Amino acid sequence: MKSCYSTQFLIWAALLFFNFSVLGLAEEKKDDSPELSQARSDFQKQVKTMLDPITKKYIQRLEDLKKKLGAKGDIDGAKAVQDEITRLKSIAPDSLENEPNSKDATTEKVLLGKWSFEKKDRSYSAIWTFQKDGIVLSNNGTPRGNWEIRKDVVYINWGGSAWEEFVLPLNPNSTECNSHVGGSKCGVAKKKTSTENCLVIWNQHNAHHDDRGTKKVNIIFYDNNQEINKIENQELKWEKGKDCKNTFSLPDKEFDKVRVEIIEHIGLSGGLSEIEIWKDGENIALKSKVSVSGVFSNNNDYSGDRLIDGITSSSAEGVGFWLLHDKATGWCELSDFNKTVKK
Ligand SMILES: [Ca+2]
Repeated sequence: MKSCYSTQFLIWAALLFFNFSVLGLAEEKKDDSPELSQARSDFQKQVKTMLDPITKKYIQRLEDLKKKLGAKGDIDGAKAVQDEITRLKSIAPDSLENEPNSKDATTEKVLLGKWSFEKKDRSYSAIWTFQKDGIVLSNNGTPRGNWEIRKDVVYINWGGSAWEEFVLPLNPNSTECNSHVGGSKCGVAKKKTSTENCLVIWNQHNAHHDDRGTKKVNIIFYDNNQEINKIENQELKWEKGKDCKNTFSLPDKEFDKVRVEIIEHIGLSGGLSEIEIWKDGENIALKSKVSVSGVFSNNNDYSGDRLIDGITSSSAEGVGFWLLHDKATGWCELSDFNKTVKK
């Protein structure tokens, strides 16, 4: 304990020394020379640099102690610790500002965006969106809370006594979580891959045959049967044995139908594996109605609904992709999805 008090004494002494206005030292005077002002400024910076890490470490220790006492039900003890924190902050507020360090900056970079959270007993799950302004949004339960990076966790305060924590370091594939219901490591969070609002067209290569594909398309967006946007002569990526993904922007206006015209094909005929329309993290094409100009040999294995079965690969024969008749151009249309689609 002796060493503890000695440390506190040094901190208090240093903080008091730092508070120049109290001691009347190193005060700025109107007739000070520029050299003196510069020397004083340098001195103040050096003192601040020395004190900040010590002060922050002490504050963190006090915060931990307050939490520990609060958990034990020692309200008076926790209050005494809080009073100590308040006193410290009133003496040297500048040195206690939460300046972002490189570790916190890295944590924040990984954190920002959408995470799926699920209790290990599957009693609760939600998608949480972490915003740069310290707000976190939830699609289930309390819709809005605040987050902050602490020593070992990202602390999420939902208001009242509700909270959750992501244990650091963050692992986008699986981060352990603590909760006010369930306690330590009762949940797992996973970062959701952010998908911009866009149209995705997956080309096909006709399984092991590698003899068919789409070379060029026109993409047309409609609203109430009125053409609102047309992207012409777009060359699609195609490679033998590979599932090639092609991404396009959505129009700024609302649309309720998308038409993809195959104007040039590779080998024997054109076709596509999948069309995705990504809106706020959801592929709304999966719920759409599909029409096509034709199907190879009228074979249902290559029908239009293969465009929205969620299978983006054409590696298996007759599975997951649409084909046109031999040597024919053609088109497909997706409609009847949410009409309020916006970019
Ligand atoms: Ca498919």
